Amino acid sequence: MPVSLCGTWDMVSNVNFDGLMITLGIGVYTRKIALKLKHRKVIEKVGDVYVIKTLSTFRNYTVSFRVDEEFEEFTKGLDDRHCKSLVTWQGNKLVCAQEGEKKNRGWTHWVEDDKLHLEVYCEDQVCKQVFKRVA
Ligand code: 1AG
Repeated sequence: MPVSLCGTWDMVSNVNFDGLMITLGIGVYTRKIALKLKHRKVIEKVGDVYVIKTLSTFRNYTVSFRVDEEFEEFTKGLDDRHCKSLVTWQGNKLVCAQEGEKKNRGWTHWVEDDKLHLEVYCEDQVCKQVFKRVA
């Protein structure tokens, strides 16, 4: 049984977020603001539905899904694209594949050494984020 991802987590590191944003076509002014943000992840499970909130002083993004059930995702306030997304468990990692205009797009979450890890990838870019538990 993998360690639960649920809880409130604050960003401690964010590597290559700019490379990811460039690949997603985000403009230079938005990128400059976005690069300064410390994201907070609030991960909840309500019945069999996961809710992942990414919160910041600039923008918030919420996604909810059932594992193993494809859903339509609109990345509102991020790159504003539509994807067909599917989240699965691969061992102790929660893996999302986001099919759409952008190739090789998705993310992976896991807990290791009491930290929440997130890799967000698109095309040839990988952004690596680490969060510490605050609640
Ligand atoms: C995510 O987390 C969302 C977290 O997928 C952000 C990661 C990538 C964002 C992609 C592009 C950035 C586009 C615009 C930048 C503008 C604002 C940045 C605001 C960041 C806070 C919302 C994966 C998973 C569930 O946790 O979504």
